[in-house]
Amino acid sequence: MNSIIYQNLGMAETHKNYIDGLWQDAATGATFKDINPARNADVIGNFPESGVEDVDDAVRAARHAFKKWSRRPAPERGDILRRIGDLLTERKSELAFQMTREMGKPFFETKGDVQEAIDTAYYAGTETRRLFGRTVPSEMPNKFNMSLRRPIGVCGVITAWNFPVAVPTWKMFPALACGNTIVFKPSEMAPHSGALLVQIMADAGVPPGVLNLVQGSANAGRALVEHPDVNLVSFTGSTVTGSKIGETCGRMHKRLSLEMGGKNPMIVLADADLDLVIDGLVWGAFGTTGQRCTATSRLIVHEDVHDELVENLRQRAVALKLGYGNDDDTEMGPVINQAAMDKIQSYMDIAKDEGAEILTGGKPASGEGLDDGFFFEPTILTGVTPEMRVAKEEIFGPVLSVLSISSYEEAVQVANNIEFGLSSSLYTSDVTTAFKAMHDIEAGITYINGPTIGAEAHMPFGGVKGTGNGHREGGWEVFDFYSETKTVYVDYSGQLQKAQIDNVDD
Ligand code: UN1
Repeated sequence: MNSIIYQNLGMAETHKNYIDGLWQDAATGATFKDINPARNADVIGNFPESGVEDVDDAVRAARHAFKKWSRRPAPERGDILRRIGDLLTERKSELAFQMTREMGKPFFETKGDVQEAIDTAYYAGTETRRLFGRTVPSEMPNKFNMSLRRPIGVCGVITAWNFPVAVPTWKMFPALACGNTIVFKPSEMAPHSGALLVQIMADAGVPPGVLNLVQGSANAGRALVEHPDVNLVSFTGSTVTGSKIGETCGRMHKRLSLEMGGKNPMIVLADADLDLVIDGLVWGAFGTTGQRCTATSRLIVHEDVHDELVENLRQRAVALKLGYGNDDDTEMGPVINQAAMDKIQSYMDIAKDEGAEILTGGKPASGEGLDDGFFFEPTILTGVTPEMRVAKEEIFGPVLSVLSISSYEEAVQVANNIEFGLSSSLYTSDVTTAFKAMHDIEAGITYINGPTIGAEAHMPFGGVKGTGNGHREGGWEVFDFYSETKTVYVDYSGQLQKAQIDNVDD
């Protein structure tokens, strides 16, 4: 990593949209500034503040490209996906460095983010040889029934900044594998990572128009969702925005996948291996500075082990090395921006008002290397009860709420007492309890003896309740989302056969 030298020359580069194979400015020429959350003086660049006109150009390009791209043999599309995987592998360190610079998580984490994209590329590439339909017996003689997959059309991809490469690829690679074309709007907090990913995809041979990049904020996102020629929307972000997108897509009959908030519980029972728990907790709660939708944000711990666990955790939390993620020894980076700092700080007041205790943290971190960035101390809230806001609302920062329980049944009840249902975890040495929990916990993902983070690219990913709308990313299920089922009947009997009539005697 140290071999990569970055110098801010004080002249912020101006970046462009990528439409129909050409890098171009927003129609209005407006831009927004992107800064390093750990070193605020480091300006990463200015990016186009796109509007309706830019989105319209991008959608037109994607619609035009769809004709050819959708007709290419799927394994040929797979070849390009595998080449993307190769290029991501080649440029892994370079890309991870820029991602860390832009969104803050440590370099070892952004390398993991890129690796998730690499895994997704090879997985999707291979799936292009396995986009199965079915053949099914007909109820009539000399008739052949089958289902096959068709691409859907133009996909609007809107993503968050915390996994600025992996999450867009969860959406774009299966979309491309199935023969769709894309207009991609990355988060305005991670436009550079988005642009670098698009460049890699273009370099790997994704043809002009098949993938288009439109930078910008809510306006650009709204224009994309509302565009009548966008057939499908895939969104990762806040529940408030997701609900609005859901209303529009419902009204306009668009296919929609939503990945939204989480308030993910880790249940620790009295028979758990506490050393294992501690490692999992530090990683689950403070990895990515708690800014994962899968982050462990509630510790639901048996009263018999509560005090020991919490004290051990406190010691580990205060020892975490905060800093710029591209410095070698950094364990936890900054939060993304001032608004995130303010939001987290406001939850400290809410916690105190509601009677919780701030065991450690609870304020911005200061000291050498921390004063020109958005650093917040790893925070543990104890004495939290299930009805408190800090037990129910997503804070999206390095804040863990600790709730004490006295039985498995109570733990499950507390774990389920939220509007979200993304990830969850249970630490126990009892296999019977573990298998019960797999069914009892209301979440799309349950880890046994592991923290709530760490999803693998080839496994379905998504949540229940307020977290999602029933779809899954990743794994084999995502290919169903990005393709339409066509049912085909071939009658070779040479005569008219009437289903449900000719073949049933009353
Ligand atoms: C997210 O936070 O939006 O399971 C995605 C994990 C990662 C993906 C997180 N592989 O934590």
